[in-house]
Amino acid sequence: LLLLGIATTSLVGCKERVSMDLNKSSIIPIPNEIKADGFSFKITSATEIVVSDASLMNTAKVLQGLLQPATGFPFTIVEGNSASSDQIFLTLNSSLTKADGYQLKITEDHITVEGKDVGGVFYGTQTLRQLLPAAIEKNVIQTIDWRVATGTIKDAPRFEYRGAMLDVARHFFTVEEVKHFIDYLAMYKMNYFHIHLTDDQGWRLEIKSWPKLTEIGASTEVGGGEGGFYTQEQYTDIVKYAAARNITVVPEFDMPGHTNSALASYGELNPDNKPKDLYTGTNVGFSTFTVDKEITYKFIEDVVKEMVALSPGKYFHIGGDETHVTKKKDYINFINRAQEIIASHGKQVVGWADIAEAKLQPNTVAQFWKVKTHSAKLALKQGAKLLMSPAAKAYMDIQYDKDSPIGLHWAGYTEVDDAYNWDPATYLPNMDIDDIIGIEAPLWAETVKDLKDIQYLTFPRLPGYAEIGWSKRSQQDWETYKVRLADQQDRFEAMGLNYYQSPKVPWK
Ligand code: TNX
Repeated sequence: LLLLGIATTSLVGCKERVSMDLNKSSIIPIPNEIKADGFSFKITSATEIVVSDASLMNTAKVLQGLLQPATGFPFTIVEGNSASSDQIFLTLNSSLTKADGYQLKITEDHITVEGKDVGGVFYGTQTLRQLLPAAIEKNVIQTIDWRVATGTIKDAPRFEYRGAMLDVARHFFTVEEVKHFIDYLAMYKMNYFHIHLTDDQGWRLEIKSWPKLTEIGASTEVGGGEGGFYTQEQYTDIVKYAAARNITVVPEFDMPGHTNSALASYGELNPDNKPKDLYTGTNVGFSTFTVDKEITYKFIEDVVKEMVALSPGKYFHIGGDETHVTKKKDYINFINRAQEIIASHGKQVVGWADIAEAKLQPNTVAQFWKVKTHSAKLALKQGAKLLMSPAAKAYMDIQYDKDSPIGLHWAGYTEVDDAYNWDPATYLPNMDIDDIIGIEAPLWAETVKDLKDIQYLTFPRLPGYAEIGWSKRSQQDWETYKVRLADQQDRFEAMGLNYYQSPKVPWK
């Protein structure tokens, strides 16, 4: 016994014991429960990633890709059923209660990430990422001590849907740029990426049965630049990249308005059979499909069929917003028919809440965005659920203040504290938490031209939307959040982000 005791002591003794306090970590979104036990685990060149199940291989690879550049360590991935020294063990535990929930246990010897499902394991690894020094975000080798405080974190999301949208129609963004945006969502545990693929200024997805959509409709963008589009192969690459990060892509084909790029590509979609001119301005609400021509529905059927074939997710977004030149009766008939087409392809419809004027299919989700609450009321009355994106709080293209160099201000200004200080569950009167599926922060791109612009409007508001969607309401508090947000600054710097240095945040 004495010998054993000595052996144990010397074993601990050969590893340097360093105190660290898990309670002092600044994680966003704030986890449900943190229990610190005062010491630390050191990641070294010998640290391996162990997976208990083949379904966790993608998560392991993403973690490896995250940890390799700054550490220079290999993080070899192996299969196994338990953790031994120096390992990061990824495993499933169906007894955890909520989808996407996880438990992260860090001891001086090893780390265990248990997830309810693959998503839960992924989120456990993202918490681990935030527990490491900010230098982990750099892409060249840093020679520092890679230590993580020991303890246990138990965590699960408040809402099923935590998302952000990127408008690739007003300005086109490359596959690489889109992947960066997806990375930002993943880092903060968002699980839906809504991509606004079509609008008046551009058509951004290859449709093989209607090739002029990209030959003509994709050829420009706001301001007259050259535009662009994703081939179906590139789009699939985006979908897979997102899926490896537990993110589902929600494709949007906006109709019957916001359709000038399609109307410019094919004359037969117009009442006079003549193609419209391409449009590179920023007005909204001037275009409409010809709702009483059968070719319109043949077109929609063909496009939806190809889009659905590329989209493993359950949702399909039909837009439906700002149809100022579609007669109300026509609009209602059109939306009813569009919903039938989507349902016939086995997808669940999402639309901007304007669609609640029509008769909503069971399961349809109405995305609330307008300052006025009329459409949301109509949707709830029909038993639909809401996705909350109130423009005055959740639109990332809205300027922070009057001096913001990019962004719009039709919905006012949204400083970082305004973006954080609201609850999607009580934002509208007479609403229940069960009436909503979650929160989405859209980034419209009339003024957004490149990745630097995306970063400026996204950071630092996006982490706040993520916390609103993930953390318990009782744990959301601007005064403590702003300190945690300031702590993310080192990460923003390490990632090379062009972020807005809001005066509301106590940056270092
Ligand atoms: C309104 S929000 C729109 C978009 C614009 C955005 C700019 C919505 C459903 N429609 O077409 O890009 O405002 O903030």
